[in-house]
Amino acid sequence: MRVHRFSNLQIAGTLREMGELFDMEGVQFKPRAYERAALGVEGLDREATDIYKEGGAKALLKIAGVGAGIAAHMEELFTTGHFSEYERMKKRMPVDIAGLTAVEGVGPKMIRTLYRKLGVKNIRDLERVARKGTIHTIPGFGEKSEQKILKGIEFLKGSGGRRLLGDVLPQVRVLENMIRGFPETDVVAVAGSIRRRKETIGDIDILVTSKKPAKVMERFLGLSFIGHVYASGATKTMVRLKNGIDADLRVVPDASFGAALNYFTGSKEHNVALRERAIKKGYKLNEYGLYKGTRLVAGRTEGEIYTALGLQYIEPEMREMTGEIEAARIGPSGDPSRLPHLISYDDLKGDLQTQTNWTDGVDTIEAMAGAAMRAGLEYIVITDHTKTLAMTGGADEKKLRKQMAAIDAMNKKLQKDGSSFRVLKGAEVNILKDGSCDIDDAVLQELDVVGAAIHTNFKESRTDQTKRIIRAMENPHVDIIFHLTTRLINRRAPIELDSDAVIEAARRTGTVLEIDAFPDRLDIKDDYIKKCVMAGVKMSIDSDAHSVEHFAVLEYGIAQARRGWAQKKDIINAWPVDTMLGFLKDKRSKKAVGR
Ligand code: DGT
Ligand code: CA
Ligand code: CA
Ligand code: ZN
Repeated sequence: MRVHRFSNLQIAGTLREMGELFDMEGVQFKPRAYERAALGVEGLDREATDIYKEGGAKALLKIAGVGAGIAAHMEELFTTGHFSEYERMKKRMPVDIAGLTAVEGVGPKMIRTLYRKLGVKNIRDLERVARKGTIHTIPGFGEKSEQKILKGIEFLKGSGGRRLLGDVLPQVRVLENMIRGFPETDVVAVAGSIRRRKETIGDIDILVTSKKPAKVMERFLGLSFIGHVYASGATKTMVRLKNGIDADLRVVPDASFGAALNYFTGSKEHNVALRERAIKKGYKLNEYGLYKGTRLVAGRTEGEIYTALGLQYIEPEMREMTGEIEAARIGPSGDPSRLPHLISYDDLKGDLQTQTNWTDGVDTIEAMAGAAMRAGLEYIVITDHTKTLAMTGGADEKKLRKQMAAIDAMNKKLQKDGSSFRVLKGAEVNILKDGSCDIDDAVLQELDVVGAAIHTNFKESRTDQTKRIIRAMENPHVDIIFHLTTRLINRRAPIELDSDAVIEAARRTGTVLEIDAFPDRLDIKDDYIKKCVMAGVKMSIDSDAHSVEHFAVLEYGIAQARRGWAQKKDIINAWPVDTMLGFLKDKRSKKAVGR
């Protein structure tokens, strides 16, 4: 039987788009089902095409999130090369969904209306009709929403087309695995801003060692998701992937692998400083190695290069020229370096911000607990929204008490089943314009962990916003400020704050600042984190999960913390749960006395 080959990236991309198309048409449940299947395919460690070849449609059912209906569509794709329902839907709605939803405030249903009424297919069309002022003539749209769309487009333009790490990294891992699977490749490494885990990514840089470079390039060019080839030579190929991201693949010699990895990891500024240091020590450093005259001194590994330069190994997340080289210097008498021992990717024991179907999350408390366990966590805090966020179905005092009872019951059940996993009671209370919280102290007091966050009134002055946050921090029951600056990457600017005053107030009140790990938030940023570390302000790393899949985003929060030089001691949910709870309790009583 002839099977049409599709990469997991392509399949997942199509499934995700199907979900968005259904969402646009207002169909229930299917959007989630397709999104889940897309995540399942992305998470595979082998090609879905091969799974189908070996085991047919039945084997596809084993993929997480893939049920009979979606398996049948995939089978059609493999046997005929077509996905007829997708093609039909796409014909009805030939719009660039990903491009349009990238604009803040533009969602699937709005896209449908804009296409049907004004023929808007892409951002260019959208900008044109918004500038002409035709959008506000459609029922349901006002001049205000038209202005908001224009602002969203402007903001997006300012991003220079950079993609979120959280969108790129899963795809890069698929790509990396495929290249690793070529018989001729020896070592594969992803370099550039992805290895440094920057918030946003310009392009993908991949390095390979191989005895047959030409063959590697040939196989790479044969991958089904390559859209356009800019240039291809014996050791370097530059392409644009079908999803619009550029990727560079380089084949480097074994003896230079470490030097090449170091060079192409960057940052450029870090490289320049390393090179200057090499020169001062009588060496020459480039992407082929560290040389004394023409003699290669180091180059096979990054470690030997740093060692030869009298430096401790510097983690990629710190290579931004913010003092890392100075801190890594090993003194003449062998003094140890002052580099921090960064928090590691497996250090988190719990998650302090998760939403459930009690408000705007999609999964039950039980399902979220199960997923957290599978993600290797020992506890989670349920932090549903509160009453003034009406659009989320935010909880009032009564509903919160009801949820606390449900959590008590769940913990009993867990205990009976012999599990040590714990579900803690919390809330994401809304900080009102004046800095007060929208839930009574009496109820807050009963919660294990209280997060407070701004979700409205983004435009207040710097003075007012700073006062507002500080007032919220002074509430003895507020343990953590969630996503402090409320920025959305490529979509919404942060609120104006006096960061020094906020950090000083956090220190004084013992309030924790969150590092929200959600890929478009990553709030607070690395420089803020570094300031907190220096001031001794504790932080948490939370997923802000709204569904069971979202625990995966914790990784981006940890990356953010590492780029801010945070250690385990700085992150309260890297501590044992009782230490963490004890810390919050202590802080609450100290704050209450100080008031
Ligand atoms: P991106 O792609 O904009 O997110 O950021 P990077 O850091 O991945 O930058 P990219 O892809 O232009 O180059 C990859 C690395 O190669 C970069 O981090 C450092 C190195 N590199 C590129 N151009 C230069 C250069 O002109 N001088 C030096 N020293 N290094 C460079
Ligand atoms: Ca890059
Ligand atoms: Ca590049
Ligand atoms: Zn929030």
